[in-house]
Amino acid sequence: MTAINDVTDYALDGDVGVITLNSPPVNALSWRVRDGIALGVAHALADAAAKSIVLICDGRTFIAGADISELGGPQKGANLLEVMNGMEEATKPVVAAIHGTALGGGLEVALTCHYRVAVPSAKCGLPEVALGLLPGAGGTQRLPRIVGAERALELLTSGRHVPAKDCFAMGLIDELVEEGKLRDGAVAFARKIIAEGRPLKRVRDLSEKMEAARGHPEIFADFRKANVRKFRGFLAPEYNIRCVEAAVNLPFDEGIATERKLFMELITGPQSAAQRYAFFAERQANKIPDVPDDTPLIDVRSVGVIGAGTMGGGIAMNFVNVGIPVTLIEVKQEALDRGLGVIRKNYQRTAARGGITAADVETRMGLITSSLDINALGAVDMVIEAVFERMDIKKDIFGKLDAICKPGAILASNTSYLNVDEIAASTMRPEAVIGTHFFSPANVMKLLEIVRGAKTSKTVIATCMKLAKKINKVAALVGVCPGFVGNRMLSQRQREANALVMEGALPWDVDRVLYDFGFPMGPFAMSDLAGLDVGWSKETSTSSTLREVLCEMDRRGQKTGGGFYDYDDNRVARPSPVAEKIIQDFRIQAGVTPRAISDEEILERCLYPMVNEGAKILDEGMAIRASDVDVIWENGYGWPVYRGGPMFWGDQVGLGRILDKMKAWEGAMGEVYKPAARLERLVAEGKPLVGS
Ligand code: 3H9
Repeated sequence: MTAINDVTDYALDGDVGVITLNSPPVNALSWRVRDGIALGVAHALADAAAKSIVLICDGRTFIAGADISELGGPQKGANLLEVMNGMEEATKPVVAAIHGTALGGGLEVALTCHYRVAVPSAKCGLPEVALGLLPGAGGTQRLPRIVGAERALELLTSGRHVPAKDCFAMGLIDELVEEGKLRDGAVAFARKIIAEGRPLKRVRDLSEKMEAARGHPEIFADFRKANVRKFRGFLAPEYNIRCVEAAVNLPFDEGIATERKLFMELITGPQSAAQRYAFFAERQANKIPDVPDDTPLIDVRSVGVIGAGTMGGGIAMNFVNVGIPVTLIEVKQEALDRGLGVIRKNYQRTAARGGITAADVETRMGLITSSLDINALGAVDMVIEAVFERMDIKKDIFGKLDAICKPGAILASNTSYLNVDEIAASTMRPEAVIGTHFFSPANVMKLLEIVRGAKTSKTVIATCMKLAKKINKVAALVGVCPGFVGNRMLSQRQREANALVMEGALPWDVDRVLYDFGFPMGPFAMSDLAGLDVGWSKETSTSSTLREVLCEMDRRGQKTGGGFYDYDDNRVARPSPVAEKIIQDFRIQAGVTPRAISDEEILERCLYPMVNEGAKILDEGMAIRASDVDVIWENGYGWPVYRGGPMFWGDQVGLGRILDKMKAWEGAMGEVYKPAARLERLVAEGKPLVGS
């Protein structure tokens, strides 16, 4: 074996030269890896004994893409495009041997090899779109030449990781080799190429599928139309589409030039910077400074969920989806039946769309045991309580769980704002108690706020963080304070939205500004969707808020055909004259003369106080770091990821500007606008929130 550089080895296996990359954790294309490939290929070409070449990786995966931490920085080492051209032009066949994931630049490298083999568990994809990018190393030109324009559009704009079996079916992979025997399989394949005298297959030379799509601009028009909502606000999907258009309509080298130009635009732009930041922020959120990686974990093999309502049912589905059996508890048979019915319907809907099979529906339902008796939770490894947000009820349940559950079981509450320490105090084992705040619909939303109580053990924290990943959630650890991080900041926005309406804006003005900013919907449309009567009761209603009056008029949101908006039978919203009249009456009653409020003011009033609250949250240690706050807002509240979360966005706006506004509003409107100490400090020091 010959060491090519510190991350690359070369060995001769009979008449096959094997280049092995080893750059943990994911063999990303750092400059050392690029150098290693270039030097390794040159070495193999110069080795007279090698008739063909295999490119393979050690460790958990094939190349998982460009090194994202190097992207946008100064160029160092070999140029990737030149390295790839060198491979494609090689006079001996090069075979990529894929395990784990061949992603982004990794798949692009494989596409410049003459052949590709993979083990069945491997996955391939071009996920650059999720980083606000497009594949910048020929991927947009080579992929469509293999899979066709339509499929390339779908793969490039979804960025999904495609299982090897499907890659084989679409021609991306030439041969599947036995699991665990990649190297042997790849070497045998490379030998077969020589024995059969197969040509040096260069993807760039394939033209059939591009010719078939040429003269059919409707392919692109239809695709754009079908995805308008999904791509709203994002630049990268459109740029990926333009690259496929170039692949179809231009010669290869011109297509590459288009790809380069658009890639450079994206990589130097603000959206990709925000999306790359989000990538690392999500991973950083898993790191808890005082909970080391080797903290012992609890093996969670069974879960109990208390409450079969919308939340409880959704939570149960998360576990069942990954094969963890759930015991679902309710107080009444009727509620249990209803909850199970909803879960089944959800699965059936997924099956109807082709996401899972009919057999999967039964397997998953089969993993749920239901009971009206909380004593059924004696043997489970973890319980998640998802009942009403009432402290007395929660305390009662946790008191019972303390008596019922086996030692070592995790006792979690899905509370969205109650004090986890108070809940923990109703047990003799507060170290086992933790908050797991799921977001509705819990089977869909990515975020999981994990709430650390004063006494929660490190083992329980570490286990919940790992478990979150297992059930495909993005987790962030937060501290005990009203509303934790997400809802605490949301209440700032809600307060301002309400205040703006009293001052002269209308709900649809506020909603439009926030929608245009990139949120999926504004706060009033959101309230209508959730139901204005959440937490409202007729008996205690005093007509003292807009919401109360609307509920009293039975305008309780979308479900009653009206709330802030009026809804037609298809739930299409129109501004409601009724709501507007109520607003006017409130203003008259309060002696307010409405004033014209600009879109800019609406945005600042809604979002600057959130940035300020985020800074207070950091001051109080309720979030570990600013990027965790951003992870929460991007994954749980629809903050547009291309703007990087409220903390990142605050830095872009300029903390000085935000501080000035907060001070002015504090002077004019009072204490709630008081600037966070951290904001004052950072402005004085000229430092950003992210990293503070
Ligand atoms: C690209 O390729 C552009 C090209 O077109 C070329 C242009 C010229 N770079 O996710 P994990 C780190 S863009 C740097 O927890 P998993 C990650 O930060 C790229 N670092 O593991 C983490 O570090 P730490 C296109 C990377 O098993 C550690 O590896 N490619 C990269 O759950 C483990 O990561 C992508 O977008 C990277 N490319 O998932 C793929 N990838 O331990 C991005 C990972 O210090 N990566 N790290 O926190 C992934 O999707 C997942 O990491 C993967 C593994 C599926 C590979």
